[in-house]
Amino acid sequence: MERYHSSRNIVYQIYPRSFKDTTGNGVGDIRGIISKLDYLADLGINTIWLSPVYKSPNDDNGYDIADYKAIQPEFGTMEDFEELVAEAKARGIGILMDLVINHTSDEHEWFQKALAGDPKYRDYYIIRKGKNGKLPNNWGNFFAECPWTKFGDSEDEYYLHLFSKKQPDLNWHNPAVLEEVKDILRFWLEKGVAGFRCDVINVIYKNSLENGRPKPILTGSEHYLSTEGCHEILRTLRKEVLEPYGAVTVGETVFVDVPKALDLCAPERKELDMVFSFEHMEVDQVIVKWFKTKLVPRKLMACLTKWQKALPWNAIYFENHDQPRFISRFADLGPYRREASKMMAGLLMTLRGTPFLYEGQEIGMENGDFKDLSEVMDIESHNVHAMAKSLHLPAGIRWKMIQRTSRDNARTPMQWTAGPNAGFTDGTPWLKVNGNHTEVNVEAELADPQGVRAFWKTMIALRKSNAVLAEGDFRSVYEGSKVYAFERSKDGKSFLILCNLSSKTARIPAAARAWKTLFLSSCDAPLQNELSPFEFRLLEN
Ligand code: TEU
Repeated sequence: MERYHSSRNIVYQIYPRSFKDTTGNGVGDIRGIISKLDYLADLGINTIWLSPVYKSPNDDNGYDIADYKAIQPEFGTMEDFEELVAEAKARGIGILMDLVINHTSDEHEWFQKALAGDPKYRDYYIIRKGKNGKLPNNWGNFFAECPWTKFGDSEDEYYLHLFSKKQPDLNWHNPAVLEEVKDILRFWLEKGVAGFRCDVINVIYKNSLENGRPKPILTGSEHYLSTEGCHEILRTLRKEVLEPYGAVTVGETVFVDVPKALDLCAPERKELDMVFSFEHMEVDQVIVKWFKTKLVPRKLMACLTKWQKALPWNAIYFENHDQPRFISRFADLGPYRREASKMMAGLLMTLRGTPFLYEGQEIGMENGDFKDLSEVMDIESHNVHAMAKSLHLPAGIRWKMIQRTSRDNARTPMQWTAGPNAGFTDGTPWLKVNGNHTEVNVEAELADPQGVRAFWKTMIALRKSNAVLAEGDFRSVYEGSKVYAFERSKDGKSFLILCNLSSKTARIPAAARAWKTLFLSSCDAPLQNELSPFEFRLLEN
């Protein structure tokens, strides 16, 4: 139990489709992950979060589950999965599964039985009559679709789906759904998984299906965000199923502010261990994520500080499979890809909380280099593009939205080598490999002791072995237009962390002078009074 809740945990997220293909079908697979376990162990991580590997028709790349107890055939077999768990364990690595229980696939047996008229399974979903020829309510949808789709051949019945129409929402008012999910959790816990990353977990329980207050996005969300029903379900799952196995949970919790996050993961509430909050991902957005402005470092610092201060412990991350690559968000990145990647490694490993890094982040992968919409596969990108078109947004703006924000930016195949398809596959990759793989790849990084990955490795080792960085208190020291300085302290020992979040040289703030000794810098030749572009520096007192 202690191990997985440990403050020394470092989590590495794998998007299996894009990690490593061993069969030549252009899609990553479980054997590919097994083949890279030594690489991951060497990096120093001790937990893997696997994006969904369950059987799925792939409308949303596995976040539409057709069978919670079966492995997606294109990823391999259950035996492969069991081998992965065992091989990972042998290297001291635990596996977190992705638990997607807001919705199933429409191809799940439950939904198929519901369609066939079985009343038991009909009540697993949210099916309602339209109102006077109109939809059951005015709610919005996360994927820019209509959240209601006609149920089978029915004339006037619809099912609710907050995501794609192939992802019908489960009815969490039905106790049978809870029992099914308990059984699914136990199935995977018995296989030795360490815990779960819980997909959009704070929206699962809908209080009512009343009309919502009209809003620019997600009208209706007041009826399902962080409801008491959801809190109760989380407490039940933890007490009855997760706790006996010592399993860890991290909730993906959309639209959480600090109080909502605390309600979900404050230790005394016994719900989740940590949450992924989104506010720091939104500092460069205007109303919705599709419209972005320049990233203002000071806003990012203020947001990080706010969350660091407010939560006793939390998940910390800058990248995942839904977000553009973080370094690509720096408007002034210029030639500083390596420097910025190292600085982000330093920042992630010195903030308080459990660090989550995403595949490719450790080698400084950038956003996909897509040229037009035909190269983008993600359902959300296509839906949003279509919606923007229906609103008569000019083609140039539409493409900019997708290019900058599409989730496929982070889903491009992992870049292992400078060779064909970056060594990801011998076949045709399911998503275009970034052309920069000739320069940005694991092979090159492994040969470079001053490289991005080497710096990640150093920072991961330090974070795991150092009690001040792992457990110390956080205090913001300085938030400037370029430089972020904060202190981590424990038992009279203290570190000052300095991050230059810009491509300009920056003066070291006066407040930093109390820390006299240079412990480490991401820069070969650190200057006396200044930080180099995107430099990360650690000082001791
Ligand atoms: O994401 C939920 C979510 O709200 C967003 O981050 C999502 O990526 C989308 O951009 C909303 O605009 C989770 C998963 O991480 C995502 O991959 C799934 O598509 C989604 O749930 C549905 O299961």
